[in-house]
Amino acid sequence: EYNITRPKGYTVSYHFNADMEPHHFGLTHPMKPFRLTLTKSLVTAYGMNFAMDNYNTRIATYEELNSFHTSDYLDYLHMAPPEEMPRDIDNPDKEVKFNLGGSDCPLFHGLYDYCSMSAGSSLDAARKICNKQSDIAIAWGGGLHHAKKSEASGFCYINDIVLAILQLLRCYPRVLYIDIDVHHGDGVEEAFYSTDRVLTCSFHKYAPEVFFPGTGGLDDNGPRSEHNPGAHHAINVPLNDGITDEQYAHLFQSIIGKINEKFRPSVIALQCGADSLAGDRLGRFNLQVQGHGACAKFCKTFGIPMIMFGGGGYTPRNVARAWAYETSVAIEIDEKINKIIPEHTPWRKHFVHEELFPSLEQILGDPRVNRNSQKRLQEIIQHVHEQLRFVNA
Ligand code: ZL4
Ligand code: CA
Ligand code: ZN
Repeated sequence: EYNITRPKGYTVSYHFNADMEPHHFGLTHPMKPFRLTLTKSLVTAYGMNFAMDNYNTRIATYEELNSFHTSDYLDYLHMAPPEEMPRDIDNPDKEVKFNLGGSDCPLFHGLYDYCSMSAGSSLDAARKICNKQSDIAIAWGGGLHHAKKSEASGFCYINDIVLAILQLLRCYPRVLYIDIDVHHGDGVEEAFYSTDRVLTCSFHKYAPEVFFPGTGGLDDNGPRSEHNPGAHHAINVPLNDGITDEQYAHLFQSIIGKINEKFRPSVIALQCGADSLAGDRLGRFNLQVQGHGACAKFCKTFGIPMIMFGGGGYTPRNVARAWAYETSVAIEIDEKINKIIPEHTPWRKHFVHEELFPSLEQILGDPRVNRNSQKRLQEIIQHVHEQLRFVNA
């Protein structure tokens, strides 16, 4: 119908594991793994699968997870009884220590498998990029940027992004990590604090007392200890509620454009958290599918290999629209379907959990008041450009 063919001159790969879907954080928990299936079905409905190499991804091994996470954390993650089971009286404080259990990072049935699948997808994507078998690798099941080496945080248990970047560092000199999730990409930033081979840049809502995780201020650029090569290689773009497509595109292009000039990355890792869209259950921004997708589109113009990860995104039908649109950007058919995907309505036949969507009228939620002045945004750009004087490839 849309005559979808493979892009000329480069390869796009799509890494998916259907077994992630049945995992439940709990009925009312905002994180809904079935948004991945929703995305996949929309991608397939448009025939985009014919333009890509499609991989059913494997489960990451313990050793692979261990390349970033500590054994004591992994062992506990592996054996921790699900929430509804009696607690292990021998390990009363392990759950506190690892931040497991409770409302953000519940211990649900099959948790370890779920985490290994997410990490497996991202690692497969990284390997295809390393092998030069793919130029743009898509892993919507990954993007869990808050996880620390021995701690779960903000719905994230295993940091698949860190694992994937460690893999990329084996074959490429410099990795640029970009994070457009509405939350600060603290786990990835911290993991690469002490190296100048990874530059991290997160755009996020910033309000330390009230918005998670509270880090990522404009002056947070990595520890400036004396001989730390990683100093100045963490860039943060703190924003207020209601930022629009136009403002975001301007910020993104002037900051990422400058980083590309100075840092000269060999590969890009782009976290595409969809909670920065308007109408997100947890988010605060006003981005439309096109504005969110413009980030991937701009990164693509650099002509270097790229991994696109998922991340947050708590209004599932909008998550699917955004990630399907970004898939179309990767294979360069977005011009053809630009209007269609963001407003796609014949959803019901693809919905597995139809009963959860009583109303389909509203596509993106009511706009929020925009609290980002042009003046402040210009100051942020200025500050980041100054910071980048210390960065040289
Ligand atoms: C929920 O409704 O700000 C969890 C979490 C569970 C079900 C019923 C329990 C009700 C919103 C969030 C009690 C919920 C209390 N249920 C949650 C400081 C907090 C302590 C926990 O996109 N309460 C913690 C984490 C953030 C906090 C955001 C983003 C991940 C990512 C990448 C992680 N945590 C206050 C909140 C609900 C829930 C409703 C929730 N949790 C919203 N924001 C948080 O960056 C994937
Ligand atoms: Ca972010
Ligand atoms: Zn988020």
